[in-house]
Amino acid sequence: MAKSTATKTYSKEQILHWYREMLLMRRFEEKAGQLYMQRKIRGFCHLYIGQEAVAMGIEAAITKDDTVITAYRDHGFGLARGMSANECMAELYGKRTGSSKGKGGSMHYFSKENNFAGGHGIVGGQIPLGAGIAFAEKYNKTGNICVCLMGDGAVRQGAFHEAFNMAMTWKLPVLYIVENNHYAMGTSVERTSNVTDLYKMARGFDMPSKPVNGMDVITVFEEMKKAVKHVRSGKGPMFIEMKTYRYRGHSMSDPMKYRTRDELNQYKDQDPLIGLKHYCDKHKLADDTDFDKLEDEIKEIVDACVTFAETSPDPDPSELYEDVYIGDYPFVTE
Ligand SMILES: Cc1ncc(C[n+]2csc(CCOP(=O)(O)OP(=O)(O)O)c2C)c(N)n1
Ligand SMILES: [Mg+2]
Repeated sequence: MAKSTATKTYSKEQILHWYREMLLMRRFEEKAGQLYMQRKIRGFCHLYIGQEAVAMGIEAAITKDDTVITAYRDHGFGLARGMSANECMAELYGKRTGSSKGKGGSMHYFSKENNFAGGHGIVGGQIPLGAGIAFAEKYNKTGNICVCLMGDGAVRQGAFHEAFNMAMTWKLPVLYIVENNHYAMGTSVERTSNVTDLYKMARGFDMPSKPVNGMDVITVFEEMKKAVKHVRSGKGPMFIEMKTYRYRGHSMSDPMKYRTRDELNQYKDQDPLIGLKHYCDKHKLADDTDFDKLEDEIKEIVDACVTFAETSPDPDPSELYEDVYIGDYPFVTE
């Protein structure tokens, strides 16, 4: 069971909201996984199942005007930011009604209206982009910050070091977060470097950093509140290591020979959804009736988004050369 380090008791409304959002991510992706096996969804598909508390806790600690940018494991963040299940499922199907008009697929969710800057397939490619977005926020004096996520594989990229150096030198309002789910494809963190406590990697830049239990949404929320306050105050970036775990394989075809069932079960015992149920039990906030109601509600949303995706039109071939290059940088305000 996830141990919460919560400093206060949260309301029923708050806890059930977090539970609902994480349940949507979970059930949406379970369905996406099934549809992929049925070959209704093609291409890449990286599931976020197990890591939901990270997206939810961060979303709860920032504002809608802040920008989030992440890697290709982006379904959880897309939904957390406020993208609809319909546009997300349609994107997986490659339909015109998808968030990227069916031309991005699983790895390339984007939503300008929800300040979600993707969805990036090049490992570590979003790290300098995060610095760039933060630079624009600072330059335009918006008071907004950029939350830039990466996987544990991305911290080994040169772009990580260059962007961290620049972000710290210019005191950019960027909150860097590594989702340490222990593996980059089938390669464990231990096999790629002597530095396995990833938060320590910020020390070479004098960037403040710390590890956080990413399996517990309340802990993520409380730690993010503090980190967001620091970054928004103009003191420069921070680096947080979220200790988390993905239950499924790296992508859809992964025999998972690099880990044991015991290891997987150890993390499933800390499941963020079960953790919140225990929290509700302990504080007598909600019971099975409340959770069953949410299950029904989410099932309806997920069923409806599949119907929406299946009945949506394919992109027209004439759209092939549209949206290839955006000359107008969307995050710069005049
Ligand atoms: C520059 C680059 N090199 C290699 C790849 C192939 N690749 C795709 S995912 C991945 C692993 C990344 O793992 P991590 O950063 O830990 O993210 P996670 O999948 O765990 O979310 C690799 C090596 C890529 N997409 N881009
Ligand atoms: Mg990883």
